[in-house]
Amino acid sequence: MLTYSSQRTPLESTPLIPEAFAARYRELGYWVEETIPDFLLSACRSHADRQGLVALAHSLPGKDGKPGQVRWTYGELARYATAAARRLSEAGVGPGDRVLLQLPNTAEYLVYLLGIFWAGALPVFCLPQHRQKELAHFARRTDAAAHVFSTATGGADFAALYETYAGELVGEGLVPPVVVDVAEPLEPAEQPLEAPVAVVRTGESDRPSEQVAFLQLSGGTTGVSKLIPRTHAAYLYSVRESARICGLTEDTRMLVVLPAAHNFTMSSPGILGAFHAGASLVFAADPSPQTAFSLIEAEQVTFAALVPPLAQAWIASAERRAPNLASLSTVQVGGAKLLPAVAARIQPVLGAHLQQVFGMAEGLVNYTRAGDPQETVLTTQGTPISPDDEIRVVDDYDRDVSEGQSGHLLTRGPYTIRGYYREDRANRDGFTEDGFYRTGDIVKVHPGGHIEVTGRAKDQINRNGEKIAVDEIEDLALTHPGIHDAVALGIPDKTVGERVALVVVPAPGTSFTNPRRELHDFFTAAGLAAYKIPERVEVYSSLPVTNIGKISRRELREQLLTHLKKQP
Ligand code: OOB
Repeated sequence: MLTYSSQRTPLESTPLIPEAFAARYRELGYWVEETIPDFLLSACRSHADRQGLVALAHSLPGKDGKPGQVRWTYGELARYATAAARRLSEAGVGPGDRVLLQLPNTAEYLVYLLGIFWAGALPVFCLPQHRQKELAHFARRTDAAAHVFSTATGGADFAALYETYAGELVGEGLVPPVVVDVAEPLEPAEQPLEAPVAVVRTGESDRPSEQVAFLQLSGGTTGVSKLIPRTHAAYLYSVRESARICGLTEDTRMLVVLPAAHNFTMSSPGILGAFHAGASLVFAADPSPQTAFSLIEAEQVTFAALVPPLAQAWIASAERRAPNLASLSTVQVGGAKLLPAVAARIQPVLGAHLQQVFGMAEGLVNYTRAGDPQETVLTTQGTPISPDDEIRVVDDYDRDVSEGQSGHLLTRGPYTIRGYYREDRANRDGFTEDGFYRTGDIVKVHPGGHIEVTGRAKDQINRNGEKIAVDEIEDLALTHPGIHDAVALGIPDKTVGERVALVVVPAPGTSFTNPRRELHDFFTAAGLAAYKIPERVEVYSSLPVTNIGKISRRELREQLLTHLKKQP
């Protein structure tokens, strides 16, 4: 059923995979006629009596009726999610509406994620760390009907953040989203949802499964995060294949420690992979090794996904404390480059098999496989999910490099997008004319087809697996009246992989007494998420330029690194 019944503007159409490709993906059985809400519903039905989720809840009653840890079957989860869908509908959220979902890894995250899908709406995956600058942008760009957050979790005063950006939107003549505060207790529905969920037409296709299902956030290389329109059929294909490749079964007990909203956590194989297999999810409320280790032992966790800095923290902690991790059989590491030396310590220290994951919210995901030689698992980032994932490695002029050489990775395939949502300009630069996505990653392909990430060509900083566009930081810095010029750079860091550094040239007559502090206050007041705020600020009188007069980031980075080596 395709309907539209909202007060909000319909989703604008987005660049879709052309019919010639789509027909092939259907014929090969990659794309099937199923939507994400129906997939979730049938998973909750087929696994109704299996344990679905162990998590902390801030507003939902635990076993003893007090807020605390919940331990739900898929059936119980479905009853809460049904109630959440009703609450959203009562708040005016209708089929096709966009809903900002901003919750930490608590039971409510999953309840409202399902609730949004079951209300026929499209989640927009915000992070708990996002502040008014990011939230205002997502609300504007998507014309969001609602913003789901909790006033009962720590981290920020979300109600105040909402007031600030909603006021801005009103000032611009826009209608801000309504608030859905999950701190208000939710009574589970008597019966889980019965009927299939209406899907709204968002593109050319008449098939419900080929409409846009949600908007994921891109790490971004230009300006603020772009929105990634993923369709039901294409996404579910990647989920089913990921669950199979990663060997998920009903006996898998998956620890969710990375932010639940990330594409890695969502689908590689992640939360949706667990639904597909009927596995149990164990949500960690904080990412510390202590919390994770005690959950692994108490809940007999078998499977966990980490980013490299967290893998390093687990290794360091496990070496000191010798926790009981006997149940753990697979540790996935992805989101940023894993150094072979760290990779080599995972099995000996954590007692689990390593699986490397190299993926992107835009689509393509690669895994090392169970049968791969040890050396391959330690030194490469795996092979693509699909035999129809097309990989090209090219030079700066889009010419294929010779076999085994490093170059820019371009990709196209059955679950990779052909364009961002409402970003015509970025789409021209970010995709080739024949629809390949320019990943911005430098890779080399080994003779057996394994991809090794050897570098990065995009202006992005990867801090703890969170991607930060240097443009966003620089553009904001340039609005500071005391700053004449600014360049943001990633500097290597043992704890988080890379940290944000900012080199500024002050405007004439300006001097900073404590530049880091002053700029920290400036960025915070501007409503920028804390993880993007420069942790190192250097004041220069001028910036190095190339022979055509452009700022030389490379030279600046070298200067800065030499300087930091001398004076860490
Ligand atoms: C995942 O998705 P995003 O969208 O946050 O970031 C994608 C980018 C990639 O283009 C690459 O630059 C980097 O993150 N990346 C890696 C990597 N995995 C991701 N760089 C080196 N080695 C790796 N293993 O990060 C993501 C999405 C799905 C699954 C896994 C990760």
